[in-house]
Amino acid sequence: LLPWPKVDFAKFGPIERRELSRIKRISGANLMRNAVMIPAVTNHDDADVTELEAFRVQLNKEYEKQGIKVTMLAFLIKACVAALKKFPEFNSSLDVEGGSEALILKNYWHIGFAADTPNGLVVPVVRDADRKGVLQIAQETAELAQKARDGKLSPAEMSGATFTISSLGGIGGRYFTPIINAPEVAILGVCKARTEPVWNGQAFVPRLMLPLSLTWDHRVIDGAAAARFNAYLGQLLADFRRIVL
Ligand code: CAO
Repeated sequence: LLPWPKVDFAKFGPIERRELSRIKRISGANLMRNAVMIPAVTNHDDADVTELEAFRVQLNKEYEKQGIKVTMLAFLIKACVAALKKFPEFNSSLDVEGGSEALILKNYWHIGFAADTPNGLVVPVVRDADRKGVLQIAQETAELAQKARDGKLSPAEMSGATFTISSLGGIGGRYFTPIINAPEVAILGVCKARTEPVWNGQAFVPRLMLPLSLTWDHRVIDGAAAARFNAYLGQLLADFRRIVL
């Protein structure tokens, strides 16, 4: 590789030097390794969340007095757990000690979620998300996100994830390509849902569509499996009753 370009920027205009935060220095090194070492591919898809969003709004009215905010992220965590159970290789890691020739499949479902903080990106983890309901997950993610912003997450609260969700849905954008959080083998990026005309076979109807971007490690997962994972996730989000099947 060529050496990194050395430029005296001050020659071209006024500059300011700002040290990177501790979090940025640590996460930067991890992101660099993961971006360079993982043969990653991203599949983009859309899920029809029209009914789910209406249900979420209704739940929020019901639980307002108890101070619980039911979030899209909580539903996504629950739906991802169901998809991970159906496609277990997405909930695995490569056994590098053993020469990368075996997969370690995990029979627990700890879901990390990217949280934006003033000092940089951190990934708190909801443990045993398979054993928790959407309301509990919503409360836990809210508490963990607050702790993240206050810089009070313990190392234990940021470790052990088997799969990660990175949601930019509250901010905007259409699709992006998230970087896998090694040693996990897949990550789901979510952007802002918007109402679009969707053909129902007879007419275009307005539907709320949620953009999904699934990045996966091609050493472990094939494109067909990734497309099936996204399609299944889309089915669950379109009709959440399917989660009990
Ligand atoms: N589509 C449309 N609207 C959405 C949405 C989606 N997918 N997800 C959330 N929203 C809306 C919510 O309805 C809510 O609106 P109201 O305030 O009107 O109720 C608003 O956005 C905020 O949503 P929320 O309270 O549910 O929070 P969130 O799930 O968007 O965010 C968290 C929680 C922790 C994920 C967020 O604070 C965060 O840190 N996001 C950034 C993650 C990140 O940086 N990822 C990139 C990593 S790679 O660098």
